[in-house]
Amino acid sequence: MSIQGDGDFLYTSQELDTAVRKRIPLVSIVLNNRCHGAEKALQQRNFEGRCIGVELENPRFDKLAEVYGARGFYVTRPEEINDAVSAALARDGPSVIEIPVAEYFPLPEPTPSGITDTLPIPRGWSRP
Ligand SMILES: Cc1ncc(C[n+]2csc(CCOP(=O)(O)OP(=O)(O)O)c2C)c(N)n1
Ligand SMILES: [Mg+2]
Repeated sequence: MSIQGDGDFLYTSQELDTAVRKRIPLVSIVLNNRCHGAEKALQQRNFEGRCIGVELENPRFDKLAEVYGARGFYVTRPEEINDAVSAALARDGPSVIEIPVAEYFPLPEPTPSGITDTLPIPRGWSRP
């Protein structure tokens, strides 16, 4: 079982084809907030609220899964998650469970240097 964002899922969603053909019982839970939320939050923080290239207009991921021959679930209420996960785990092939969620959560508070110390910095840059 894996849990990922909508952006993450889109990096490798074509692997569903392999999972269907090899009957891999993968359960992929996609938290869809319609954006690269982590990047959006970082850009908004560091560029006075401006951001670019972070909004996503997604297909319905449960329907995308069905097109590949996998099983798709679309869950909008927390009390439905349990049944969807149980049904997905009972299959002998892959499933995708799409859960629409709020856009993103704020980043942790910035460090005194102004950027989050745990994030990598580009080559040639240094932390202030
Ligand atoms: C292959 C790859 N490209 C780019 C990144 C940089 N990156 C880290 S988080 C992120 C946004 C991911 O968006 P999403 O999966 O929708 O998660 P959210 O922050 O919205 O919860 C990106 C682009 C990465 N980690 N891996
Ligand atoms: Mg996202």
